[in-house]
Amino acid sequence: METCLKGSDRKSLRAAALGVLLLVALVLTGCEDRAPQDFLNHPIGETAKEADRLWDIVFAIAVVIFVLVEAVLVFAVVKFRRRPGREAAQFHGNTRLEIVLTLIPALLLAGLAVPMVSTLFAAAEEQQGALQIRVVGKQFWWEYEYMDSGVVTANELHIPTGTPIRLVIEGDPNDVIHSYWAPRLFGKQDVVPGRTNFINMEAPKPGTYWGQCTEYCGLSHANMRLRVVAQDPDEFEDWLALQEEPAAEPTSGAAAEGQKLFLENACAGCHAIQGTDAAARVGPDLTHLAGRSTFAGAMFETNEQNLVKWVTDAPGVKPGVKMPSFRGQLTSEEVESIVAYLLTLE
Ligand code: HEC
Ligand SMILES: [Cu+2]
Repeated sequence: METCLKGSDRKSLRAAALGVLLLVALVLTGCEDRAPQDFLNHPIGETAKEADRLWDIVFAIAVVIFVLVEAVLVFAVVKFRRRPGREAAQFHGNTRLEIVLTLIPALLLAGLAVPMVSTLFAAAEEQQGALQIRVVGKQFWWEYEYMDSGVVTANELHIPTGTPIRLVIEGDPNDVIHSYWAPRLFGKQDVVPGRTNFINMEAPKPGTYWGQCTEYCGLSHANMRLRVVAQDPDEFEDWLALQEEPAAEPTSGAAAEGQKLFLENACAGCHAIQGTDAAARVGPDLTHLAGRSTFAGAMFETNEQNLVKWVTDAPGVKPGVKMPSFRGQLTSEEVESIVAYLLTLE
């Protein structure tokens, strides 16, 4: 009898082992404890906790079913395997068995629908005195408008802790479908052009919660991120008061030159800076850009280097973006002046 493996067998064995190792590594990434978007790990918003609880219930039931079905399958495979001189029983259908196997899943699903539907209704309930913020999804960034004060900002949503928040999710009629989701705080809500949806939520403690567009919306869908910054109510009021102020006037020569270039070039045709003539809303409001820790759909940290790259050639660093490249139109000195100005907009 041949006992040693042939060369080709050894090769495929090694390939299989490598495949298993890769799979194990992939599965282990699910154990990462500090994943900022993982609602299964540390949900803190009420609806996120409910979703997590429902997931636990469904997962437990699924595990029991999986184990039972696999046990019966393995038993049948072993017990009724082909053996010489034995033939399988020949029959057609088993009505009683089919009814039982249809009833069990139907009852399970009907049972699960009870907590699911009641969670949906609870999540949809509007709370008295909620702070209303309009959220508009655009390729590939988020616009926020604080409905009482009229403050407009982008990408980083500031909210006070311990306060009911009602997000009025509007789809821009000239844009595509997006979906708004900060997993640790609340469940997903689609952003549908021409329609209004709502998210009710509350952040119990301060922190920065990450989020992401979760409806494929074009080339930079994966770069359409967001942050929810929950602050103590006092801090939030200070932040809001600052947002209501017009933009700071440039103090240095370079920033003054940058402001002039901004207003003379196409920038002012797409962006607003309160206190200047720039009042367009095609792109994000830049009045307090430098007060945001990230820009371009929370993709880049706000600093000089990143802004120079962005203003020079936005499509080069964020594919499919709706801001044109200014390469060849602005000299690098001009870009630097514009960025010097942008960095004064705190
Ligand atoms: C045709 C319209 C258009 C023009 C012209 C334009 N932008 Fe933009 N800009 C956008 C859009 C749209 C975004 C959002 C892109 C994204 O994040 O996907 C943006 C984003 C930005 C951002 C990041 C804002 C944030 O908070 O995320 C800055 C800064 C910026 N533009 C500066 C400029 C400057 C400076 C100029 C002129 C040199 C300019 N833009 C010209 C449309 C434009
Ligand atoms: Cu999107």
